[in-house]
Formats: sequence, structure tokens, C-alpha cells
Amino acid sequence: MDKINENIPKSKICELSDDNILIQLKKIFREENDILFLCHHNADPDAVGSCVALKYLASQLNPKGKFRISADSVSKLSRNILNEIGERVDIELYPKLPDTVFIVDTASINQLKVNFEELKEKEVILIDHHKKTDLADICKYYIIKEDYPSTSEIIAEIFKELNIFPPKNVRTALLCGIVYDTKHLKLANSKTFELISYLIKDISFQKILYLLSQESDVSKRTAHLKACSRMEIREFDKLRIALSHVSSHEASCAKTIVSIGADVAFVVAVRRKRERLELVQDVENMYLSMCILVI
Ligand SMILES: [Mn+2]
Repeated sequence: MDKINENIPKSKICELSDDNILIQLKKIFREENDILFLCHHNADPDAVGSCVALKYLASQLNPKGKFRISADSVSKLSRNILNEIGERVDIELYPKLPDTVFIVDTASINQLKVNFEELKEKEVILIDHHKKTDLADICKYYIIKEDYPSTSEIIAEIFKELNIFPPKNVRTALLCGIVYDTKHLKLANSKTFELISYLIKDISFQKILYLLSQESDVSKRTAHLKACSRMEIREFDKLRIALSHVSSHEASCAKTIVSIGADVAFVVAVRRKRERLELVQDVENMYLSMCILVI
């Protein structure tokens, strides 16, 4: 690959408004025929949506290229979305790395099952919205926008800047990523809404919400109901503390109990060899989740 702009400081390269990064991205997609887009462990809708969109962008700019998305696992919600939009993520540990690797929505190397020594030899491009870590040091380029609620918004903005309007399935994937990472828009800012209105043409928002609500399986819903039916409520210093027990899904049960009004929920799951205690407390809409393992 041409090395122009190599000496631009990376801090500058990470500014999306800087045309150079867009020029570089276009150049990479046009010239590299083999690119791997890597998602973090248990890839969530933001990681998957971002990768699906980047892969589309690459294939638009280089129809002959070989582009694929890989993760060591994907979440259940992400699987629903992939089925809906007819896309795939290869599930694999330690994938074979081509010369160019994009790491997407991932802050730390610990979230990836890749050969780090091999990765360091490759041309790595990181696109993320988490706090910058030393993962950025091994990257040739990175776009890290810590103030963005989702990586999908960074990708949507790239499309906008490049004046390429993505097809419906790609926009659906990006919208799912945005809505998921903004916790159903609770963390959205004015730019989020601008990008949603750009992406949502001919897409029903209810459909996006539906795709993101298919997580609860029967056993989880049963556990929620049992946790609520067994709940004891104590008051302590004006805090409503709920105590309950289930045999599985204790973290999800604790979150559910907090969501229906408890200030603190302790849900214990008793298992064969260990006892897991989940404490979830709602602190100004922030969840603090703590688990204590007792062998
Ligand atoms: Mn994310």
C-alpha cells in the first residue's frame, strides 16, 4: 500500500472530519483484496452492525476483493440480526490473518482470540468508541471516538462523508448497533438522532426494536417470574432492597427486579458446587453489577 500520509500524527488521523482518514480508508478498500473484519468476543449488535457495514463498503469499492467478518462468538441478538439481514460472521478462534485486519468496536486485545505476535506484523486499522488503550499502538490507523455512544455511528458517518448510501440490510444492521449501544436511545445525543434519520429511510423503527427484543428465551423469562414471585422486600435507610433466589439467570433477574422498582436486588443462584450472588443497584440509571462467587 502507498505510504502517503504516513507521517501525519495519529491523533490527527483519528479525526473523522480530516479528509485524510477517509482517503486512506478508500485507498485500503480499493487496493487490498483480502481484508478481515474482527469483532470482539460475544460480538454484540454494535460490533456486528459496524462490521457488516464496513464489509459492504469494502465490497462496493473493490468488487473483486475477498472480505469477511470473524469473531470467536456472537450474541444471540446478533444472530437474530444476521439472520434477518442475510449476512454471516465466521465463528472461529485464532483466525488466519490476511495482510489487512480491521478491529472493530474493541478496546482491548483481551477481547480477541487472535495470535497477537502475528497481528503485530499486519496492517491493523482500529475503529472504536471505547477508551483508547495500547491496542492503538499496533495500529497503522485508527479512528477512536470516545464521545460516540456506538461504533455504528462512526461507520454511519463514514458512509455519509463518502456520499455512499448503504442498502436497507446494512442500514438495519447499523440502526440495531446504534439502538443497542445507546440502551434504546437513553444514551443518544443529537448527532445520534441525525444519523438515525439518515439511516432509517424505508425502515420501520418498530422492526429495529423487535430485532433487539428477541433475546429472552423461555428459561430466562421463567427465571424472571420465579425471582419476582419469591422476592422479599426490606427497607434500609430508605432503600428498597429485594432478596430472591433462582437456579439460573440470576444477573438478569437482579436487573429485572431493579427495573421494576427495587433500589438494590440480591439474587442468589444455588448451584451444585458454587453459589453466585448478584447484586445490582440502580445508581442514577447506571447499573452496578457485582457478583460474589462462593465455592
Ligand atoms: Mn460498541
